[in-house]
Amino acid sequence: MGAILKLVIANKVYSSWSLRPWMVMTAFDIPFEEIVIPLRLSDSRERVLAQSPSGKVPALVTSEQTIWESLAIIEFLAESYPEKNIWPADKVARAHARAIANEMHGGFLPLRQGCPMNIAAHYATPEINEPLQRDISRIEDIWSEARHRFGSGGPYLFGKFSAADAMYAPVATRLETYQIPVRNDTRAYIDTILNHPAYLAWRHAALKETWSIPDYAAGHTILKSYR
Ligand SMILES: N[C@@H](CCC(=O)N[C@@H](CS)C(=O)NCC(=O)O)C(=O)O
Repeated sequence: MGAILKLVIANKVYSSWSLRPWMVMTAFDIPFEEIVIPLRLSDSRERVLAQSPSGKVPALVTSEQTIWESLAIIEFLAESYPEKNIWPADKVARAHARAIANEMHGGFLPLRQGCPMNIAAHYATPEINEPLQRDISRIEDIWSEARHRFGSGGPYLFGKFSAADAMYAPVATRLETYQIPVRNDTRAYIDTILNHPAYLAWRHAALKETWSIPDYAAGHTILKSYR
């Protein structure tokens, strides 16, 4: 790769979509410069639009183009660094990984909207209504199926860490933040993600952020704040 890649992201405490490509780039040792644009400030929209045509982050700025949408960024990275096996090397596993990554990208609205990411706090367990339970159960099934079919080579969904784990990392944080009751194998996988060096580096930086969004996760009861 030529010039240094620039990854435009939002607050590390809150921005689940930013975490995904950031984790891929960090875990796979892809050099990049990060630009953090805190959301919900008076100039946030203007600053994001100056970097990303969708008005959303993440966006990856290369010497040739800007790529927005987290999955498109991850695909670009996978194509740019084929030797890194950002997706699983095996074709069957890779198709499965892409399917579950797309399922994450396009779905799980009750979980995403009902339990927004905040990695700097623990909240009381919310009422788990039927749509939320359906999301949680589906996620637990996705994780255990991938682990059983493809995970024998390590603790991640496809054994070694891959883009699929990065796509689900913000889900692992939400299940932790909102103390959602889960099965033992789900708990083990959450702990694996929360102890990944790239996630620990993200969290370390997140806890130093001073921006907060007051009405964030409105309706939830905060139990503990870590900054
Ligand atoms: N589908 C997009 C979603 C991106 C997204 O929603 N990003 C949020 C931050 S996590 C954002 O930029 N929001 C802009 C705003 O709240 O003004 C992707 O996968 O990258």
